[in-house]
Amino acid sequence: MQSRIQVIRGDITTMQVDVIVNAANSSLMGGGGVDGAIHRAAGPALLEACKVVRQQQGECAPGHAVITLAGNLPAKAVIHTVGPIWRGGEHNEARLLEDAYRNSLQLARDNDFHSIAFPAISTGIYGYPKAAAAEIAFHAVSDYITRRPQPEQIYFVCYDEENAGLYERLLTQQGDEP
Ligand code: AR6
Repeated sequence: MQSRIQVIRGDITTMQVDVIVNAANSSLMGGGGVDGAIHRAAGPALLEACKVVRQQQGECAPGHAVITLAGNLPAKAVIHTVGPIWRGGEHNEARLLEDAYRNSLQLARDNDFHSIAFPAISTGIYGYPKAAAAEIAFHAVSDYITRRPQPEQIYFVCYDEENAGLYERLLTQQGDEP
């Protein structure tokens, strides 16, 4: 049986899934990294949708998630979540990173989505050490889906080689477990 979790090397903006996750910042007004790539590929409708969310709900705190349309992307929607900024590990970073994955999965379920693609949240500009972040991401998602049938398919989309290697190893290890 194929795993519900798959690791993909590439660009999340090309993913043909129900929903892709954006590693945003609290302002929801766009930025660099994967956030910039998603806004560029989606077109201006995405920023407009983010502005509406912000007017209604205010800023998005670290660990939380909101949903918008996806503009020109192949996905049906974008979940914007905010990971923690790495400040040495003693500032609740692990918990906030786990919350970002869990709350994104919950929002996907609430919207009846079957497939979701995640980037490696916080591991770029926000500086979270990649190996530690990959463990948290993988275990948060594995734990969440074992007790729930939806979303059925989860993709970790790795843009850089280091993350791809880390996630592939975690997936292999999981497959080896009895
Ligand atoms: N597809 C998949 N992953 C990507 C892509 C892509 N097209 N581009 C980059 N990555 P980052 P953060 C990977 O910096 O650390 C923004 O300015 C990248 O290799 O995008 O959560 C926001 O507005 C890295 O592993 O997000 C915030 O201000 C991962 O995405 C801040 O950056 C996350 O890197 C958030 O920082």
